[in-house]
Amino acid sequence: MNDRTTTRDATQKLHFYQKGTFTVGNRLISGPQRAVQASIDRSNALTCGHRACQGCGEALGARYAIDAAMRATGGNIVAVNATGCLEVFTTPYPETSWQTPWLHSLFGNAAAVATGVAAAMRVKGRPEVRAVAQGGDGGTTDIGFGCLSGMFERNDDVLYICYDNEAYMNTGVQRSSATPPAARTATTPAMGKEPGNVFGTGKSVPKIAVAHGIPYVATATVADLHDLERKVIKAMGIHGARYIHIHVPCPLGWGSASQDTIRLARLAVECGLFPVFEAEHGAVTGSRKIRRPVPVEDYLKPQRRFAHLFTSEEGKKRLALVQAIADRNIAEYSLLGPEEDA
Ligand SMILES: Cc1ncc(C[n+]2csc(CCOP(=O)(O)OP(=O)(O)O)c2C)c(N)n1
Ligand code: SF4
Repeated sequence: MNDRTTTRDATQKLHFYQKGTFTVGNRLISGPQRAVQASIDRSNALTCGHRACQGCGEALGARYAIDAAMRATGGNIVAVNATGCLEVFTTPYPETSWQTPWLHSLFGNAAAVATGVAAAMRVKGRPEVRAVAQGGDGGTTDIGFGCLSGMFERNDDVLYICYDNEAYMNTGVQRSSATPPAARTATTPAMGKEPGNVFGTGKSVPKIAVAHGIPYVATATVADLHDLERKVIKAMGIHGARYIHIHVPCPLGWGSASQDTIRLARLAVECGLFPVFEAEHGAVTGSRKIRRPVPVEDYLKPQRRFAHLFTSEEGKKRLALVQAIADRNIAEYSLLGPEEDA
């Protein structure tokens, strides 16, 4: 081991002002059931004072993901952040909410910058310092897609995390290639028989990541923070290219209530529209089973971006098409089968 290898203290003592509530990580439940957020020794990668909207799923997902990565590495990570809401609300110059080395990259090159960080650490003889790249779905599935595919194909030692809020939120809710069919955005048809995003477009980057045959790919959701932490910790225990795609509701862009973020994330999983699965070296190895199946209407109705589906006969037909997408996911990832061991 290199004599400059260090294990920094990834944790800090925290003061909790709202004891016994879910806001501090549910410390009233039994130890094994708690998330790291419940510990006063948590790493607190993304601290208070940032400027995310109330109920922002991306802020929650990022805090849990980067905390877990810090825990897994003894605090030895460098985070690289594509432009997007996460970067903007955490680092209004000259302030920052990050309590870990953190680099802003361009909108489209976070994967390449993180590859450079990993290479630099190797050359400096500090291989224990691990690179984590993160970005929104626009930065990942659209503009950063070439750099991401290159990172996968070279099997660079980077964990890339995509926070998928299903549009370009930071610049005013424009459509991305992760925007679901029928969702209204600022750049999808507002009028006509079929307002909202066109059916049959877009792409699944988790599937594309699996097709690269990289060591680890997973999807995760802020509705299941234990599973999210477990996947990040597992990913940090592996070398080579890794990809985690986290579903993060956005109250502003989805037209949902801020207190509904977790409920919507859960409904997205339970209706089958967001399959939660893991894959290793090109093969799907397991999926999170749906416990209480619900129709897609339950997930779509509380979101104003889908309101037009509930006001006409045409809308009903398009709801059936959305349900068909969920049903295909349920069959493809065996989401209704018996629970598998993690
Ligand atoms: C090359 C380039 N084009 C456009 C922009 C403007 N821009 C900054 S953030 C952003 C949207 C980010 O969307 P996404 O990656 O989905 O992240 P979110 O804000 O939704 O978390 C855009 C278009 C930019 N910074 N650089
Ligand atoms: S616009 Fe959406 S992603 Fe951006 S800070 Fe607000 S809730 Fe979070």
